[in-house]
Amino acid sequence: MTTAAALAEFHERGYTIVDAQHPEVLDRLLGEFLAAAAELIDVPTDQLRADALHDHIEPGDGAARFRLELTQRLVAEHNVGATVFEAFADVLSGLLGPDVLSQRVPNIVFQPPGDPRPTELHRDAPANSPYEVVVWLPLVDCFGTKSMYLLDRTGSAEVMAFYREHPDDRDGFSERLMERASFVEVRFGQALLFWSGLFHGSVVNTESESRLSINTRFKQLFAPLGMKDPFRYFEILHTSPLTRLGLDFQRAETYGAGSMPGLAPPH
Ligand SMILES: O=C(O)CCC(=O)C(=O)O
Ligand SMILES: [Fe+2]
Repeated sequence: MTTAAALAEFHERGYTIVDAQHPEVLDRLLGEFLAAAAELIDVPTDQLRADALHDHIEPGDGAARFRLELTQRLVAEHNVGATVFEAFADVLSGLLGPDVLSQRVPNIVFQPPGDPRPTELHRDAPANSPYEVVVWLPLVDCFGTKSMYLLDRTGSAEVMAFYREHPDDRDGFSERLMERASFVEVRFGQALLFWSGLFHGSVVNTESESRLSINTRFKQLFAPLGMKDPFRYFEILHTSPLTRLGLDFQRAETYGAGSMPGLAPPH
């Protein structure tokens, strides 16, 4: 799919599944994940497969602990957000323009078969800004219950309208939800890019393989915020030359000329 087609599909459905523009970046990322996981569970890296992690980790508390420790380690050692952006740079730049905020601490999801804690149905916005794109990046091939379900733009709007009109009809809501939801098939090497206004969630993984996936968010620097503290939740990833001049100017006006950093190198 061309970048233009992916952008058009994103607008129409609220999501698109795209191949990485730079698959080698994802191979590197998977290598970093496996190296960190191998150290955590004390198994040689070459004996570790991401979709067989359940051979070494108990579902439930064990899986939750592993997820947290893996997140801490990766965030300390790597800029996962920057790497994810790089792998899908053209389509993400098309959605966001040159001034991009990146979620500081990406979420890592580990769902071994039978894990009792899938992700409940939710939308990321309005807690997050409706101007955010979520990159849902599996490090294994995802299909069926090993994956995630989501409702497209129309489906999400329909179930929301039903809920507003019948706030107490849980069965009616679930029925409509199940009619509209589809499990996405996303292979390693691809990502699901979705708009923060879509409903999504997961169920107990009844496949025989583990899911290891990342989800992280990008937002245009000047787009309206959600309820998350922007400075704790995001960091600046890219800025245009014009934005850098504007930011330098504002900093100098606010804090005095001494703080003028001069010509920052382009990045
Ligand atoms: O991966 C999942 O099961 C849930 C992910 C999610 O909620 C998100 O990416 O916003
Ligand atoms: Fe979510």
